[in-house]
Order: sequence, then structure tokens, then C-alpha cells
Amino acid sequence: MKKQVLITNRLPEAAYQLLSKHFHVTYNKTQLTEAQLVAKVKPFHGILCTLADPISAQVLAAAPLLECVANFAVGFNNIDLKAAKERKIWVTNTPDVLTEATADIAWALLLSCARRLPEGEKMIRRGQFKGGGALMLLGQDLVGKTLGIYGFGRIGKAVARRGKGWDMPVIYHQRHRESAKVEKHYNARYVSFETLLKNSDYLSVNSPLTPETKLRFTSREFAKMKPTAVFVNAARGAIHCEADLVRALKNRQIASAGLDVYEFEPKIDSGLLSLPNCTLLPHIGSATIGTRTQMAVLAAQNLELALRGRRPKTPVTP
Ligand code: 8YV
Repeated sequence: MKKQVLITNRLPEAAYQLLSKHFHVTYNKTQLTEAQLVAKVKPFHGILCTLADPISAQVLAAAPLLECVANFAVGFNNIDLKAAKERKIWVTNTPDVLTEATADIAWALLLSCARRLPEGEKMIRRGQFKGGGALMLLGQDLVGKTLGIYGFGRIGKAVARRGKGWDMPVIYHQRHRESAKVEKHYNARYVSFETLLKNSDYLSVNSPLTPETKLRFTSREFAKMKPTAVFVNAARGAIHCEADLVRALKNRQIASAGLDVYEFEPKIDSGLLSLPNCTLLPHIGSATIGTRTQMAVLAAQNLELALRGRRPKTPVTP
């Protein structure tokens, strides 16, 4: 008998095509709640899910046959890893394939904030552009400015690499310091968290969401940043406190913010929506045709390998 696989939501077709060759696939095409997942997962040996699916201890407990949860994301904060480990269920993610696309979005936000693109767009669409003015929409320069990176993993490094094009010295902070060779390659200097806050002209958040990084950026941190600083988060919204960020932007404690992620996603603080000095995107960091297709293939390959009793390509557990 073929093993049973659940794809929890719409994904690039490659995932279904690959999995349906080997397994009996149930392709669900709408977002499921935690209660709906609990009610649904009993017959499945494998689940291919997205970040929006809460794979909690309750969901895992409702799936006695489960061997693998393949997440369609590099982050896996939607999955109860502890419960999965206890049951020896594989959890896999999709690293590497989305690094460049996500770094591009961090940079798109950075440029958009520096040059006030949302305000310019709005002016045009409202018919308010009556010819350029010498003092109209003055933004900030990038060349030679300091690029600060919080979380110097794959995506953080790809953000840093792009900074070379603008001759930007890079400072970074994370738990551990990189080797001298890596630092030289990225023109990057390890600094304390306080120095990162104080010295960054552009500060990009690229860390995973963990108990340690949760709410790392609050009023206290924004108060230490330069009034001209741009804050960019294309990682996870809960790494910053959204209400505190709104206050910092309103009070011009920092110049602007570029966000692809939100603390209570998909809810967004209404304060942010009315502020001119921020660029807001709907979590599209990895959303290119090529990247999402590669993510779907990798997630499906991980699931296939695990259900055949082999080691997945990119396991998070054990
Ligand atoms: C999501 C992401 O996977 O990979 C991650 O951790 O945040 C994104 O790439 C994507 O939005 C699909 O849910």
C-alpha cells in the first residue's frame, strides 16, 4: 500500500508531481487552522506544510503514523520541534535555495527606505506630481555608509555581499564570531549588539526567530539607533516589537523602516499603515518563480527520502 502524504496548501506544481509518483497525495488547497489540521492528519505518513500551518504538539499527537514534516520554508518556528524529536519524526526545511531571493528583498526594502519610494509612488498615483523640486523627497545616500547585520547566517552574508557594490563597511552581530577569513571576504567586522545599534546607518535583521532573538528590538534598542538609521526586517516579525517600532518611526527616533514580516502576521499594526516613513511588503522574501519552485522540489525530495527510510537532504531534526 502506498504511504499517504498531505500537502497542506497550494504550492508550485513540482511538489505534487514529484510526490504523486510515489505516494497517495491529498492536496489541500486552502489554509487550515490548527483545529482543522488536528482533525485531518490521522492517516498521513508525511506532511508538506507552509509557515502558516501551526504544526503544534497537538497536531503531531493526532498523526500516529507520521514520519516526516517537510516545511516549505527555511524557518521552522511554526513547528513544535521538541514534540517532533520525542516522536523521532523528521522535520526538514528549505535552506540555501531561497538565500539570494530573500537578500534581494532585504535590499529592495533598504533602497526603498533610503530613497523614500513609497512616498514618491503615492505622489504619482494621487496625481500630485507637478514637476520635480530641488527639495522634493530628499532621501539618504548609501555609498560608504555602514551596513549593520543582525544574524550573519546564509541570508545575512548574502545581504552583506550586496553591500560591496555600494562600498559599504559591514558590521554584524550574532552569538558567535565568524572566522577572520569569512570576515575579510565580506569586509565585515564583529561588534557588540550595542555597537551594532549605535553605528549602523542601515540595520538589516536576518536571524531566525528563537527565544533569544524574540523581541530583540524594542523601544530601548530603537532609542540607541541613529535618527537617520533605516531598520529592515525580512526575517521574522516577532524579532522586533511592532508597537515600539511604530513609536520610534512616529517620533523620528529612526528615519524609516522596511518590513517584509510582522509581529502578529498576517495582522499589521494600524499605526504602521498610516506612517509615510516605512515600506511594507506582504512576506515575499522568497517569492520568485525560480526560488519557490526550488523550495517545492527540495521539500518534496526531503519528504520522499524520509518516507523511503532514508536521510532527507536538509533535515532540521534529529
Ligand atoms: C516562506 C520564509 O517560506 O523560508 C522562510 O522561512 O519566511 C519564506 O520563504 C514563504 O513565505 C512561504 O511560506
